[in-house]
Amino acid sequence: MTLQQDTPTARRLRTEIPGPASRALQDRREQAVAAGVGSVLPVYVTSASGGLLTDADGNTLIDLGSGIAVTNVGHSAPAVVDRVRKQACWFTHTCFMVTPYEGYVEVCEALAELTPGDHEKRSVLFNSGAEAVENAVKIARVATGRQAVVVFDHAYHGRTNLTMALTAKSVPYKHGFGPFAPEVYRVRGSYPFRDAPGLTGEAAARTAIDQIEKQIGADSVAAVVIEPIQGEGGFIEPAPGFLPALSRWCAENGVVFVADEVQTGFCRTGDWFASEHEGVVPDLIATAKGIAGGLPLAAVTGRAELVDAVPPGGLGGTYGGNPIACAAALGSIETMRNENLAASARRIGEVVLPRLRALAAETGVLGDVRGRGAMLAAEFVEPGTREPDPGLTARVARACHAAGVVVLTCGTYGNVVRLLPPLSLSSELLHEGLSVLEHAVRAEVNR
Ligand code: PLZ
Repeated sequence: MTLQQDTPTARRLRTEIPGPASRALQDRREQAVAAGVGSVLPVYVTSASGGLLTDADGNTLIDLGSGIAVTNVGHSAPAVVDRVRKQACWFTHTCFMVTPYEGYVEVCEALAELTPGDHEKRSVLFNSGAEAVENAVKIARVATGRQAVVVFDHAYHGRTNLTMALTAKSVPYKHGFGPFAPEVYRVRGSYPFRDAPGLTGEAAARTAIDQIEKQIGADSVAAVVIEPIQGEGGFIEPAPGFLPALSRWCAENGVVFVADEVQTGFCRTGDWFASEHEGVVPDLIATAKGIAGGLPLAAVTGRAELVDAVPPGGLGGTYGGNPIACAAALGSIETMRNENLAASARRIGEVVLPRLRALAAETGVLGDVRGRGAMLAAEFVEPGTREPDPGLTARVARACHAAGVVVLTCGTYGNVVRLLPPLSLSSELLHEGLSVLEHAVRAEVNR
């Protein structure tokens, strides 16, 4: 069954963006929806497939954002749709904490198999990335009997009270929302484009470790929580050696190494998980987003002895591991496996990076082009400097939107355009989206 009348296969603009139907919906929204929830591009979507979003005005846009790294398998992958439909017919909810069901167990089995390391693992399921990260901290605290949590400059971990404390950037995530949870300590990370030239990953880790040892004391630290590639903070890939050095230090000091793979997970970076790139085996790994093809699901997976340190009743939630979300996860994982989407992610990187590098050389405003797999970014600066140019970044993003290409921005300085296409995006649409981006940059630079 398909609910769509026609399935578009190309970008197609019928009105200005957003068009009249979307603008009318936006007016309605403003009378009903909280102002605190923003939308990057207020075109109101009526259907989506094949990396294309169709809006209320009949415009079709290329999606290079995947709803912030969620629809890795596409917006309506057949295996996801099929399993969701069946599960919805069977039952929508019982609450795993009341009367359990197989789908939850199957997702946890898959997570044990797919996440790095061949140790015994346990998983617990939640609804959002923030909830997963927050529960990873709960587990680490119970398992170690310690309280301090170490996070990094430019980190993003969510919007709940504890994860706001873990998140670095004040506006818009934290400003006015305090007081924040105590026992959270922020240290230097590794940001190759902005660190001293030549600073190695090991040296950057040494700085972070010094801060931890001097300012907190290793034996007070429950967990080090880190995104293997920082997402909202700017798609910052640490220098090689940084993550392994930190993870080694954690192991030597009884500190739980928590990888927040909410954005990097599920084939996004060309591996199942970004930690694998340098052979890092996290003690706990938080996942969400790409796990379930668009349905809300999240997980903490980790060493059995750590996770099982929390007694029954200590972890959970009404909806955590909802059966429809679990069905979607199984469909999504099946799709990633069958279609080898990790390889697709790598191919996307191989197409995008050279084109962005050429654009950097041509225009001088892309100070850094970086990324792994299909998690790609360009950092906009004033030519010849490392001075961030958030104004240019916003104008380029707006020009892409107006031309029917959804790109997202990120970064502590608001100066990074990031590309997170669905991993199933066709090479034609990917190239077309990139051409629109290139055109937008050239037009802005030559204005
Ligand atoms: N950890 C690494 O990227 C979510 C949030 C955007 P939730 N990132 C997108 C916004 O403005 O809210 C994210 C992440 C990393 C945790 C989270 C939080 O995941 O599912 O949004 O709670």
